[in-house]
Amino acid sequence: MNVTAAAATPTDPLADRILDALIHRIGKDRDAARPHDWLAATILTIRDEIIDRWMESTKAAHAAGAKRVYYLSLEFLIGRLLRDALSNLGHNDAVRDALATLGVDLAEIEEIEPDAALGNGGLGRLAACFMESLASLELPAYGYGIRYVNGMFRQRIDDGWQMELPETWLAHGNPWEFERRESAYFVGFGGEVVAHDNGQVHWSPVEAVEAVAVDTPVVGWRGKRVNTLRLWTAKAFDPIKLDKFNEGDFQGALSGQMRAETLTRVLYPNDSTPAGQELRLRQEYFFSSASIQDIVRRHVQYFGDIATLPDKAAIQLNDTHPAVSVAELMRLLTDHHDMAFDAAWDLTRRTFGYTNHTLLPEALESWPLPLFERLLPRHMQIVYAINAKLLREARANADVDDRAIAAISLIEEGGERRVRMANLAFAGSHSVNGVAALHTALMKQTVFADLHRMYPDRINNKTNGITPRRWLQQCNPALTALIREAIGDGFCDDAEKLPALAAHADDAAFRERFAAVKRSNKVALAAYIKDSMGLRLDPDALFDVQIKRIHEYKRQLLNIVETVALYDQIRSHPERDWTPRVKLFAGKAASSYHNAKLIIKLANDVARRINADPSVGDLLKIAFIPNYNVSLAEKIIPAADLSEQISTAGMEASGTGNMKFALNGALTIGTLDGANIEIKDRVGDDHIFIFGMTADEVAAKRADGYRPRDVIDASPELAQALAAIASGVFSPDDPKRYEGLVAGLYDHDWFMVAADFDAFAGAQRAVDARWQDRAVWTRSTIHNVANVGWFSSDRTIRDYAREIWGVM
Ligand code: 26V
Repeated sequence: MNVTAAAATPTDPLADRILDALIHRIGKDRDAARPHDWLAATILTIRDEIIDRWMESTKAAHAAGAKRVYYLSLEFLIGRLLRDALSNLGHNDAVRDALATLGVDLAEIEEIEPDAALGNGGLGRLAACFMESLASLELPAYGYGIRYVNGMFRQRIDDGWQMELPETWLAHGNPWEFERRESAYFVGFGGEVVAHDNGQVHWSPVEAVEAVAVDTPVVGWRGKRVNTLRLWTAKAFDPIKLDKFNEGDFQGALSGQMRAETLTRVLYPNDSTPAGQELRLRQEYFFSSASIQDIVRRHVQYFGDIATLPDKAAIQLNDTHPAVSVAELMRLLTDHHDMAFDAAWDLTRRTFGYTNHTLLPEALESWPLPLFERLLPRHMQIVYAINAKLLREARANADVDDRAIAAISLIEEGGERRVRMANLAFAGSHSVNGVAALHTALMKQTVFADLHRMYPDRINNKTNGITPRRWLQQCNPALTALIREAIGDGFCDDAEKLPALAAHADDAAFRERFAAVKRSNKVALAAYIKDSMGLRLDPDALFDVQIKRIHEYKRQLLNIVETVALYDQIRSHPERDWTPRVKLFAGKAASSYHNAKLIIKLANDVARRINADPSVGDLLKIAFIPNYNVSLAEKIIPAADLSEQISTAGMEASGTGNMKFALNGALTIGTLDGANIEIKDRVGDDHIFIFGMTADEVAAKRADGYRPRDVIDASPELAQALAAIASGVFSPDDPKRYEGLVAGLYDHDWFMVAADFDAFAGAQRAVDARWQDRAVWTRSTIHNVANVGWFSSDRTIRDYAREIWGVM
């Protein structure tokens, strides 16, 4: 960007303000300013208006004595904030024009804003969408989490292998955040508990850190309300030990500070292997304690009486990561507010709600009892007391046998004893919800079956949603403009007005324009891929996209194996009328997840070989796009024709990428899993490609003794593709590289890649056929956009607000 070449002296008052911010708040003049300085100056300028609305929002909630929603989450995957803020305030055009008078391109500075990547995947992004919807619906709410110095790692692909690099989103400072030194809390660990004769209990921790609040404003649609995302940072009480310093022990002098800061240094990549680490439990307790103390302090300050907490505060636990909050609130109520145990328990249960996000047994958090007890001795006592009460209640029920008691208990017995965080969250909440209809049904049948029998009214469903502001209006302005032209702009305030679009699906001229928007988004994505990877793509090919965390249950491997089979077919039958396809992959693998990293390498190896093969030419191209994050998703999704949602049925709790693609006019190829089922119900069977086993069929097959070898032997296409991969066709430098991966499919194939292969390949050929008639295809894409407004996170939040939080 050539900033100095800017000609005219600005006359635009907004431009004057940006320039003033640049000079007086960044300390640079126009000639010296670098793109980052312009970004900061722009943010600081529009931030002023946000702050005014923020204060108004806080005052209004206070004056109304409103009940507040508290969303506790170890992850918030918010991505960039500038475009979001400008768009929600309606200042996009004004700021673009103002910057232009200064010779600065808004799009260019938006592009250098770092992503706040404080999350792993779906769970973290859901928290971010919820925060935006809460503000848009004008509900007073706080998000509570951790201000990680290093968020999700940056992924580099070196010779096809994933490399993890530290992510440094705070390197240039963060103009969106405000440190609140006055909102700081003592968080203790370890030590001992003394019970006094008068019944009072005193916990003396051996170690303590200070939790300091750092606030980020969350701007709702049309700027109606601004809520707070409060992230905690850990500081040592005594940042430097002067005695040590004076003795010349500089490291020792700073060790307390280092130890404290370690607590909020990095995000755990917690979605591949259960984090057994002590640091993770410390993080969970640290942010839970600070948040609960803050909530209780605010309540007492505003309302005086702690007994009214459930009337004025609804606390939602985003998975079990903040579940220790249940014990923390109990501790504050009993030890600090002198409340009797039973009264405290009643109040606690009326305050908390818990959302479950996965059924995978290995993903359910539990902590070794000795670790829990050493770190949190008082909480251990409270957990025992809750458990005694819970099991007494269970025993009172005639048909609860020993097996059921063992399943309900907060303590897992047999082998190493562990504290079960999901049971604690369940017991401590009045509401326990799943995130899609199938997932909720499976919760009742599997992990929570016994707790569900005991509390049959507690489990409920809240199907996930996505914010249409970020996932349509901001990421796809061209489509937004076209929809506005067709049906007016009511859908911008209420995504459930989108069905009016369906009336235009049979209008050929409209379809042409719809297809043209998609094509221009594909041209833009192709340009990005050309620039970043040097690969040229044909924007007229079908863009077939699978972007998400790399996990075996999400079955990127199924997609890659089918790609290899297709490659074989194209080479064997060059005379057929093949549909030109671009297969796009992106996603990160947890650094310790061997198979996931090998799957990334396989995608890259397959891409290298096929992309270089002149016999397929533009009929098949493959790209693994590095460093998947929110901002990359915003580029890819508007350009997708086909959305791959192919998890083993019963394993993907909901998915939310599936909703984003459909809203941007991609057709889904997917299994009957998670929210795919509800998407199918809404868009209609004719406008989606469903294949494969159902969750019940998967369970039955596993129970019957599944024999993948027989399935592979019966499918020549699959057998050939696997043979090619295993024999090193795609890895001549290391022919045995994929032997183990393929052997795993023959041997157990837990995720049923083989069992679903033929059905998947068949569905892909149906996709090809549909693509041949572009009018029919585009008609289907319009029906998708028109019918997925229900998956707006505004609808989801309304459901939570009415049915769980009691705030609407
Ligand atoms: C965690 C673990 C930990 C150990 C081993 C395997 C494993 C697999 C997955 C996870 C993720 C758990 C939490 C999570 O991110 N769930 C996602 O939540 C989204 C929002 O509700 C939902 O759309 C996704 O389907 C769900 O996977």
